[in-house]
Amino acid sequence: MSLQNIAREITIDQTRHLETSIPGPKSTQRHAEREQHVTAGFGVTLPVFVEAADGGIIQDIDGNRLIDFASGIAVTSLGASNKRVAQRVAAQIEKFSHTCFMVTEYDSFTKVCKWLNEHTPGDFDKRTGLFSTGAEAVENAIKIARSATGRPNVLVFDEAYHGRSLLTMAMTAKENPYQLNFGPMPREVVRAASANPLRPVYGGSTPAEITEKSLASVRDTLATHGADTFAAMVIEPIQGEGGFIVPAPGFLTGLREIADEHGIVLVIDEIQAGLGRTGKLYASEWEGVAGDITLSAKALANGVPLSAVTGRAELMNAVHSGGLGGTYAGNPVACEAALAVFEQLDQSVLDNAAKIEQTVREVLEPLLEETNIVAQVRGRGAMLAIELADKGTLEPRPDLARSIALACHAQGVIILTCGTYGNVIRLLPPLIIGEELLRDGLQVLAGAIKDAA
Ligand code: PLZ
Repeated sequence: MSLQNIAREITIDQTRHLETSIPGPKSTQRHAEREQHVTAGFGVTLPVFVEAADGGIIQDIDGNRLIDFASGIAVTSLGASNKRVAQRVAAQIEKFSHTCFMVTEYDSFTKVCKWLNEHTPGDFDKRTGLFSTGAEAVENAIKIARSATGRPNVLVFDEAYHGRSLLTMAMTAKENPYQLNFGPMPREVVRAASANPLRPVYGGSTPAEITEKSLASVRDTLATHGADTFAAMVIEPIQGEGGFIVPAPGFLTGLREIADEHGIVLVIDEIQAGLGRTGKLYASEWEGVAGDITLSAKALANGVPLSAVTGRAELMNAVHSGGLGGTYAGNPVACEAALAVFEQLDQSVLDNAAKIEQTVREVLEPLLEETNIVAQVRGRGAMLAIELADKGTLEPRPDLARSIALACHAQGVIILTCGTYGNVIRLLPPLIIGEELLRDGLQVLAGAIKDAA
C-alpha cells in the first residue's frame, strides 16, 4: 500500500494558503531578475518561485501554498519530494554521480531496462535503451526504426506533440510556438488524420464511423507517399499537448493493423500518459494495443531526467554497436530514482488515479449542462481536460481558457492549458494527491468556469 506510506511521509501542509497576492512581491522581484539573465525564449505559466513542494502542494518563496494540478507537466506523480526517491538519489550521489554507461557500466541501468521490458505492453522479447529527455527517446526510436527497416519516412498525426528538438518539433503538429521561425523542417515527416471524437477532420457521426473514416485517410496518406517508404508511425495513446484527446475507440487497433500490413514500426509515445497517469501502467493498455516500440519519460524517474525506448528485441538490436548513446544517457542517479518509482508504483497508486477521475468528473461534468461554454470533459485517470467552446457552434474559446486559468492562479491553483486552439484546460495532479485538496482545487476551477460563463 504505497499510497498510504507516501502520504504519511509528506511534511508540507496539504492545504491551500494565500499569504500574498499571486505572484507575491518576492516572486515578482525574482522574476524581474530572471529577465536580466535568462533567454526570453522560455515562457512561464505562472511566475511564482518555488521554495518546496510535495504531495499536491507547491510552496512559494512568499509563503503561499498553491495546489499543484500540473505535476511539472505529468512528472512528479509520486510527489515532488518523494522520500524514497530522495534517499536512493542521495545514496547514489555519495557513491558516484556519473561514469557514462558507454565508458564503464553499473547495474541500475540494467535493472531499469529489465523492469521496462517486463512492464511495457507486448508479450514478446524486448530490449531497452535509456536516455535523458522525452524528445531524445522519440529521436532514438526513429533512428532504431530506420536502422531496422532501411526506410526514411515517419508518419505522425494531427494534434501530435513529440518534442522541441529539430526532428521532434517537425513531428509536433502545432506550429506556434514549436516550429515558428525554426525551419526548415525535415521532409520525411508526414502527417495524417487523428480520430478526434469532438472535431473529426474527416467526418463521421458515431465513434465507429470517425475511426473508420480516419483510418481510411491514414491509408490514403500512406499510399500517396508509398506505404513501403515508412519506417515508423508514432502516436500518443492520449494526445497530451494537443488537447488530451482520447482517440475514438478502435483507432489505435486500426493503426496496429495498418502497421503490420506494411511492415511499419508502431511507436507508442507514452511519455505523458504512461507510468500510471491514466490509472493503468501504460495508457495503450486501455485499447489492448502494444507498440513495437514504447516510449517512457517524465514520471519514469519522478523528476530526475530519464527517458526510455523499449521495443522488440530484433528492432532494438538492429542498430550497430555504438550507434546509440549519450553522455548522460541512463545516468546512475536517474536510474536510482526510477528504481524508487518502481518500488512505489503499485495498485494503490493506480487506484488513486481512477479515484481522481471519479472526483473530477463528479465536480466538472455538471458544467456541461449548467454552462454553455464547456464542450467536453475528457481523459482518463489523472489525465483529464475540459474543452471550452461555444455550445452549438463549437467555436473554440481560448480567451476563456486563459481567463479561467488566470482566475485559478490568483486563487492559488496551478492549472495548465493546452490544445491546438489553446482552449483546453488540463488537470495533471500528482497521482498521490489527497481527496480534500483535490476537491478544494476543483471548487476553485468550477467557480472560475461559472464566472466566465
Ligand atoms: N512526447 C507525448 O508530452 C513533453 C512539453 C513541454 P521532453 N511534453 C511537455 C514543453 O512545452 O516543452 C512530451 C510529451 C510527449 C514527447 C515529449 C517531449 O519530452 O522531455 O520535453 O523532451
